[in-house]
Amino acid sequence: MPQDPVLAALVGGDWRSGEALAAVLGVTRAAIWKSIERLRREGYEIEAEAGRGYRLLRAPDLLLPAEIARHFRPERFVGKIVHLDEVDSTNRLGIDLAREGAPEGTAVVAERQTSGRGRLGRTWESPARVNLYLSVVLRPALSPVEVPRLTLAAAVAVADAIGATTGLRPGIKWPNDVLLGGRKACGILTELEAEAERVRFVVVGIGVNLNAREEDFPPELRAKATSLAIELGRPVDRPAFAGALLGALERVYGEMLRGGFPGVRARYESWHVLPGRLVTVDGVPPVEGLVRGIDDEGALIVEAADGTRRVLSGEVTLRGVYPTD
Ligand code: BT5
Repeated sequence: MPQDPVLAALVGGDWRSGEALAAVLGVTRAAIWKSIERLRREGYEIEAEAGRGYRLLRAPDLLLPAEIARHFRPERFVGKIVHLDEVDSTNRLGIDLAREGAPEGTAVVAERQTSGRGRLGRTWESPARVNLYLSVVLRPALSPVEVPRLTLAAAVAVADAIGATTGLRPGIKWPNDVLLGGRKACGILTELEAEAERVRFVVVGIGVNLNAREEDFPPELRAKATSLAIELGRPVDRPAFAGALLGALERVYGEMLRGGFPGVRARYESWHVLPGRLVTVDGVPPVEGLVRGIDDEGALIVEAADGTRRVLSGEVTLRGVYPTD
């Protein structure tokens, strides 16, 4: 997404005269004034003074594309970011955009979701203006059965972004949970449209609890959900995190297209908390045993009483102590 040129010129907080801005950007002073008005409507605080020009005082705490773009230089992705104050589900909108032909890397972010989707019809709690709800359109040359590996790759991107921006040490719980202090900080929902053996598109939906406080979660979630801010004891810069995550996703996705899942497996394993734990994986019948790890196709390897089992999907419950790291 090309950054707003007026905003780009004001970032840094120095005075810029309308005349100089107009000359550098090759537009009229009236056009500069219009841009300033639009930025103000978006919540930027911009001081104007006769003889000095304009000065940026404060950027809003919103996931505005221009703010995210300051932290993300796309290479493979198209870089287009659609921002909404409210939407039913960023995945629903991402799927609609993909059907209309949105190119790879088109991203949807929202401040709030009214029907945030989890897996299997579950809901994703999406309080306003505190977290990140992001969906990205991908068009990988994969067969439908390989798509769940993208969810694992996205979990790696989230863990990488959390590690890089905060220094916290997240854990991944196979397949799609990213945990902090043993509690869920992120969920990933990958949806796809395919014809026969060919994927038409994939929408990777990522919800990350960034600045939610405990009271932002419904009571029944408080013991099992957390946010980066709760863990850090201070709020995080949401657009900076969104930019870091898009960068990490683009990188991990590129690695996966080049080397397949084996290309990201080691990174997944470096964050994975299940190896060595006793688990139950739901299913008919459920699988119980000791987790060995994952394989080159992203399946969970469980040592059960009746032999080694490869689990391709399912809900994992830990038996005994919940991991705290
Ligand atoms: C997930 O489902 O973890 C996938 C969540 C994906 C959400 C993103 S947000 C952007 C995009 N647009 C969407 O509409 N969805 C995606 P699952 O593994 O089924 O986990 C859902 C369960 O997690 C719920 O039943 C709750 O127990 C718990 N949960 C719900 N909201 C949560 C939250 N904000 N933080 C932590 N846990 C939550």
